[in-house]
Amino acid sequence: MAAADPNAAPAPSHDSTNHGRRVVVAWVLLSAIATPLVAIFVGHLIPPGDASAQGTEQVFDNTWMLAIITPIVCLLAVFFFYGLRSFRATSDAVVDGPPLRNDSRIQVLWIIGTGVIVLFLAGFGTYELLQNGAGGGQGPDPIAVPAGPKFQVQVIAQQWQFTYRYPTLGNVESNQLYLPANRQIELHVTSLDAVHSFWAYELGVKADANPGVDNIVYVKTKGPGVFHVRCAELCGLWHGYMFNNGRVVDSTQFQSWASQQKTLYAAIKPFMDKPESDGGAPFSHIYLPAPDRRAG
Ligand SMILES: [Cu+2]
Repeated sequence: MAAADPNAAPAPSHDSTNHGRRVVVAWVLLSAIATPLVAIFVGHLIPPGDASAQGTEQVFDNTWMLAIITPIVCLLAVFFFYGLRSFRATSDAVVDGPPLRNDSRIQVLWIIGTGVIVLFLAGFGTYELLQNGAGGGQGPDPIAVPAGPKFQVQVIAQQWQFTYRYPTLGNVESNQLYLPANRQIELHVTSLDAVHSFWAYELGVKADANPGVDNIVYVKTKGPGVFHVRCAELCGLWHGYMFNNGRVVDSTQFQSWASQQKTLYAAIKPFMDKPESDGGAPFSHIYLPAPDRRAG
């Protein structure tokens, strides 16, 4: 009897099931069902909501990314559960599975698949950023400036509160942020001392507040509502208390609030108008820290 040929190919497995095809079919079916369901029923639950045009756009972008990632999660789930079911060890013996190396089909598919996803997201993200500024501060020279008239508000952060100045209302300063509904708002975010971050959550706005920098951010408000403002940059001991509510109100309400604020402001205006060297706080586009007076 001849000795077995050591170079002979191993006997073919008696399992002739095409596992790859089964996994792909299950994956395609699951993805086709799950992706639209996730996009329709989960997408709109993603923050920040639709209190502003920027918020709505962010939800749209997040829904797209969720829709793209759903088939990837489906593939992982199918692969995992199929593997658990079909390749479960049948004995206690610790045996390596057959090695999977140099499968050029998988390598090419992987490179093309991940390359297409990454390049699409880069293009999609850039386009969406340029569309509306995405609610982020663009620095002193914005590149994505919305057309039409804008209502300006200066957001001044300091340890540990935000105050707001309204240049079109005679530089009225308030610790309440009131915004007119359905208007294009131009926020000028700056700081008197440390680095803060102005985060108007439901409006989809977040912009760094740096001393000496006029960080411009645009937001198009929608209907009346309440939104939360919070500092999103660790800025010292009472950072956690640096929040309040802002309001988007209709134009009548905004006018009455504005005239009320003007009356209140008239009392402190002489003090504000003094030069800084005399203890005043005159309006400026940027402020530089004066630690001897402002250190918290
Ligand atoms: Cu802060």
